[in-house]
Parts: sequence; C-alpha cells; structure tokens
Amino acid sequence: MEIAGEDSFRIRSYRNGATAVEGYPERVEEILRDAEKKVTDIPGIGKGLAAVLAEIVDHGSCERRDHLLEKYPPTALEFLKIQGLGPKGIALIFEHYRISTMDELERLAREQKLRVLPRMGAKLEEKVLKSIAQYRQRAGRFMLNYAESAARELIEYLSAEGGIEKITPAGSLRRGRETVGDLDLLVTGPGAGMALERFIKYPKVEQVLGHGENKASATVGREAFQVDVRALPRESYGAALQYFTGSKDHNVALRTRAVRMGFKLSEYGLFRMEDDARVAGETEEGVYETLGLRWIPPELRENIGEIEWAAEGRLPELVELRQIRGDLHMHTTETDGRASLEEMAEAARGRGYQYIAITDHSKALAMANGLDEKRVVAFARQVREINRRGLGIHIFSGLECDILRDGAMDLAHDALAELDLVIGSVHSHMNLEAAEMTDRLLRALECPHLRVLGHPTGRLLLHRDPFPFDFERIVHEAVKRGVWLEINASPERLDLSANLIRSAKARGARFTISTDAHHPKHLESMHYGVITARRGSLSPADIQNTLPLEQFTGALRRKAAG
Ligand code: DGT
Ligand code: CA
Ligand code: CA
Ligand code: ZN
Repeated sequence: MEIAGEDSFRIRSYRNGATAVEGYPERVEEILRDAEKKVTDIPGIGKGLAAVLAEIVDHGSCERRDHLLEKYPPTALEFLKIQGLGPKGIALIFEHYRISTMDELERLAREQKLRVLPRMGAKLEEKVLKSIAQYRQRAGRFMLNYAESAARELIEYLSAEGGIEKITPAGSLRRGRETVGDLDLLVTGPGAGMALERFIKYPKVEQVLGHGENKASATVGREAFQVDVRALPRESYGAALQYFTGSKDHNVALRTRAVRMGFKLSEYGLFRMEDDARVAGETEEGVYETLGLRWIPPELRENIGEIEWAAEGRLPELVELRQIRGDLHMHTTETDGRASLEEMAEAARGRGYQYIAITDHSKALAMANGLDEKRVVAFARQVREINRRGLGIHIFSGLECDILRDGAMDLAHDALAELDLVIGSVHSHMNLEAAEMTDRLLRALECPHLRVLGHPTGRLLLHRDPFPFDFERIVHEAVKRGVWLEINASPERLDLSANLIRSAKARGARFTISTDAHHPKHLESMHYGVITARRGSLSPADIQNTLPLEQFTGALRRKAAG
C-alpha cells in the first residue's frame, strides 16, 4: 500500500490492526466460529478491518492484497529492505522497469540505470548496491528467539514418541549466536532412527531435503528454516555434540591441539593416533578433559582464546540468568507499552526479581506519547508513593530519555534529577557521520543524571546496522563518568553485541542487562541478554543488576553524589 501511494491513515490503520491481532490472545478464526464473540471486540479493529480479516480467514487473502499483487511482484516487499529506496523510489522503479527480483535490481544499479530516474543519482546507486550485499548476508538467517522456539516445538514433537535418551540443539543456537542459519539437532537412544522418520512427517515440514539412515534435513515453516536432525550412537554423542556445536574455528583449533597431543578428534570420538583406540566420545566433558581442558561453555567457543583459558584454568566465571536481580528498562501504557506499571511489576515479581526500573519514553517520541517534564515529576512522586505502600518488589522511577540530534537530553535536567535511573537512547537521526554521532554521544554523556546508555549502537538484527561512531572513545568517557552500558536483551536488538561487550569490558566498562519490555511476556527475553553477556565473557560482577537491592541502590546513589 505504501508503494502504491495509498492514503497514509489507511496504511496506519492496517498496521495497527496487524499489531492488535498479533497481540490478541485468541485466533481470529476461533472468534469467527464462536457465535458469542465478535472480531470487533479486539481493541483497534473496526468494522472495515473485521471484514478484511473474515476474507483472509475465508480464502487466505483479501481483495485489496490481490489487487496489489496484480500490480506489483510479491518480492516488492523485499525491496523495502534496501536502504535508500523507500516506497516512492520502488514505485518509480516499477514504473520504469519491469523487474521483480533482487538480482534485477542489482543489475539496474550496476548498469547505472537508476540515476536517470527523478531524484536518484550515482550516490544512491552506490548505496543500493551496498545494501543489496548486506541483504544477501542476512537472507537465510533467523533471529535467536525464532530458532529457539522452532527448536523447542520440534523437540517436544519428537520427544512425544519414546526411545529418545537425549535430544539437543547444537550449532549456533547452542552457542547463543544472535542469528541462526540452520538448526542442528542431535538425537540418541534406541528410538533415534525412528525420530528421523517422525521428523520428516512433522506437520510444519515444507520440503524434505534429504533423508538417510543417520541424518534427515528439511525446511520447516513458511520461512523455510532448515533443520538437520542427526541420529547418533550413545558412545559418540559427546563427540558429535562437541563437533556440531562448533564453531568451525573453535573446532579447527581444538583438532590442532588434539593432533599435537597424539589424538585424532572427529564427530565420532577422540582416538589415540598410535592404535586408533577410542579414549573419549560419550560425553563432551570427556572430550575436553582428555585434551587437558576444562569444559568450555558453548557461548565461548568462537576461537577467542577460550582453549588457552581452559588449558590454564582461567575461564571466566560467566553470569547466569538466576543471578539477575532486576530488570532496568521497560515501558508501560503511559507510553508505548501494553501493560500497566502494576502488571509489569507483578510479572517481574513472578520472575523472582527484587527490583525493576520503569523507563517510559520521553516527549521527543511523540508517536509513543512520550513523557514531558511535568509528567516525569508526577511519575517520580507516584513511584515514591507506590514504594511506600509496597508492591512486593522495589520500583525505581526511570526514563528512557531521547538523546536529541545535537546530543542534548530531551528533558530539562531538573526533571531528570527527580528520577532514580535515566537511560539515554538514540531513536532518531541515526544516519549521521561517525564524527558527528560521536560528538552527539559525548555531549549526552556530560549530562550528570545519565546512568545508562541504552541500546548503544541502535542496531536492529537483520534490519538495521549499528550506527557508526568511535566506540572506544565513548566507552572511555562512559567509564570515566560512571555511565553503564546497556545490553539490550530484546532478541531484535541484542545491543551491545558480544564483540563490543568484550572490547568495552577490557576498557573497564560496567553493564546492565535489560529487556526493554513493552509487555509482561517480554520480560522473558532476559535470557537472550544473559547469553549475549556470556558470549562477551561477562561475570556477574560486571553487571550492575546482579547486585542485591541494597547494593544496587548504593551504586545508583554514588553517581548522584559525585
Ligand atoms: P549457522 O548455522 O550458520 O548459524 O552456524 P553453525 O555454527 O550452526 O554452522 P553449521 O550449521 O554450518 O555447522 C554446525 C557446526 O558443525 C559448526 O558450528 C561446526 C561444525 N562444522 C560444520 N562444518 C565444519 C567444517 O568444515 N569443519 C569443522 N571443523 N567443523 C564444521
Ligand atoms: Ca547451524
Ligand atoms: Ca547445519
Ligand atoms: Zn529505546
């Protein structure tokens, strides 16, 4: 509809409608079947959208969509992921050239056929080519939460039949990588062979890619997520788990060590070179131990020095989910969250937390109904009152304050001073040059009330690259000023990344891990943040919200004092 230049109000109503349906606990199909219920009971769904939903339930599409698909190729939506074009540019391209694939778009840019169109130029062609390259890199990768729930569902399905002793996701999912290419699932037990048969009959399988005695591969779901299932004998399960967990670079380094010690390491086991005798393989611990190593947590298996650490007994003590005492970034219905403060607090209490910070948006995010100074002051007072009454969990009054284009804070300092915890975040003008962005962040860090730098690089996994800035310099300044770096645990962000976490830790940075929840169920994303922190070699002592309430309050006050 955007490409077709349709009315922006109508576009917005469709978009809001989609969000409403997605967040509604019941399926539209069931509502339609139930004479007692109406689709218009879903908040945000009027008569018009209800009719469209009925059409979709009826025959899988609707008239408006069918019309658009006559005019534009189905790949048109993919073009929207290419930076620099936008719906208007794409419409223009369709008007002049009959293209439908990314390859064709690339050829147009390469042959300098875009610059002849109005408002396009050589610079844009360059940008489009770069963005297509990035698009190709992302294509075929999935976010960690997608891979995790796909794995969980499949394991549940396969485990329903007996005869399975162990079933484990290996590969990048086990290492907790922020995106996953394919799922490598390992199975052992007398029923492992049958599990392969059962796998290719999995209702969500779209296409079987291969099916042998020990391995079956298929794509699962509409998104064609590839899954490789391997059936293994018990005596080599540990070796296979080690091998298929990877990473490839970790395996190469480990194999080199094995050879130096007179062993041969493969997915079948660890064997003595001289007589081919198996010396380990049933468990992963056994493999590492025989190679003179402590067991290495999968999150560290990226050939970052972990084999040396394990040999010398100095693997970092990695943070664990159960050590997190609170969540310091979340939104409520005051701005763009979907639950009240009380509901968020209740869910956090259910997770066993001692404290949370409520950090709604500031006024620059007008679309989200961000808080102005007056509302902030009232909110701080309200939170003091709530804590006096007691909710069974301590609430810190917070704010996710926009860092404006010039690095100023969105709200006046005396309002910020009323709050317990101010996060500063960039939500706009993310396309600045690195130098300007660095200056912007440096200025933001000067604000004495700033406690946390929120989602520091602004990346959206598979959608938006980190904005460029001088990371070392910002970390240096943040350390100097006692500003903590957020590890945003939302699976769409995972910002900071493991590599930046490691680099920041080496410079003395301190961190928070927070979910940026907009709904009570988002609080569950904490474990993605913890995995990312572990990949960044962080210990509980590096992370502020592992502190018990009293110490954490003390840490908050220290900045306020000095
Ligand atoms: P992905 O699927 O792209 O997110 O990443 P991985 O790490 O899951 O990679 P994948 O599925 O190609 O292979 C799973 C593991 O199998 C990988 O982490 C290490 C192991 N592996 C695969 N190919 C090789 C190889 O050529 N050499 C060695 N040493 N290991 C390999
Ligand atoms: Ca994989
Ligand atoms: Ca694989
Ligand atoms: Zn934010």
